[in-house]
Amino acid sequence: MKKHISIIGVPMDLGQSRRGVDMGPSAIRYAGVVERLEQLDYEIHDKGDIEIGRPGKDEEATLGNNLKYLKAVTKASEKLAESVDEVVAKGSFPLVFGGDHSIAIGTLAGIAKHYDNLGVIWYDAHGDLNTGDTSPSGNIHGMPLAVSLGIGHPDLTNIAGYSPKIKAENIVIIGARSLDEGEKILIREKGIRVYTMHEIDRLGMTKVMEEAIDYLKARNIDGVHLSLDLDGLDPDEAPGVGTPVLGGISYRESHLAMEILEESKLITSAEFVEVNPILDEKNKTATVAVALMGSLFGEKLL
Ligand code: 6HN
Ligand code: MN
Ligand code: MN
Ligand code: MN
Repeated sequence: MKKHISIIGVPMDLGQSRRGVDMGPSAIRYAGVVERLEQLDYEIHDKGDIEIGRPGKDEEATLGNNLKYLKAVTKASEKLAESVDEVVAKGSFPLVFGGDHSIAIGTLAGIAKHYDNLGVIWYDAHGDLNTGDTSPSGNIHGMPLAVSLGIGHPDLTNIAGYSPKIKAENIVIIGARSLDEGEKILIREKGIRVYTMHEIDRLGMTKVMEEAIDYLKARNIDGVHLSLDLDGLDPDEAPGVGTPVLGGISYRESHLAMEILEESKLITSAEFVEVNPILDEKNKTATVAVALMGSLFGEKLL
């Protein structure tokens, strides 16, 4: 029987300050994602894009609490949560395309209510564990993991009417190499499992992924959401991102990580975020994203 994947595009760029990431979903589709996944015997339902309203003049007022475009991000998150909720309810695999990483607030809000003990793999150069109080930028894309833990502005933590969405002990961050002071404190306080670039260099990606999988299994998770920020990869190989950080995960290592996740059969939802075609070189980053999705869904050479 064919398995079903439902694609949801989220052309959101208000969670950060570089324009163009709202074109991420188009860039990923243009890189051939539907055709690629159809070859793997999946039935693909492309639900199109969530409508992101443009912020009104009054939106500037939200700058006062160091949460840029709070209203617009809240609205979009509610819409996305509903759409993702429907997809999970009908038994299809939700595959969400960003847009900036603030969209993870809505994705997780739609998914987590369907699980008793959801695991999360956060593949990213950053921790995305800021709040309005700790953020150096006021950009909400640096906050979604904290928000999903129930930490942050109540408009965001209460999306879909419940909080928290996930537990700190069910999170594994992979690829971190840029953490703000407040994020480091939260990681230590909550004991969040983090594989920084140091561990990836030292242990190798195979060991890192095997450990991450064993760690989540030992917590009796009943599903795992993969939130993959393309800036987790090295900017040489994924240049089309708004907040690049030198010294990232290679394409080969990422490809291997996706294959190991596929073998584990643990992943129950995924999102690929921060693809910004304006900052990209010939749609390279979207093409990398689509190649990684191929591996995640079981593409084999022979
Ligand atoms: N992302 N830690 C920085 C901030 O502004 O909070 C960067 C966040 C980047 C977020 O890439 O999804
Ligand atoms: Mn169908
Ligand atoms: Mn991120
Ligand atoms: Mn990032």
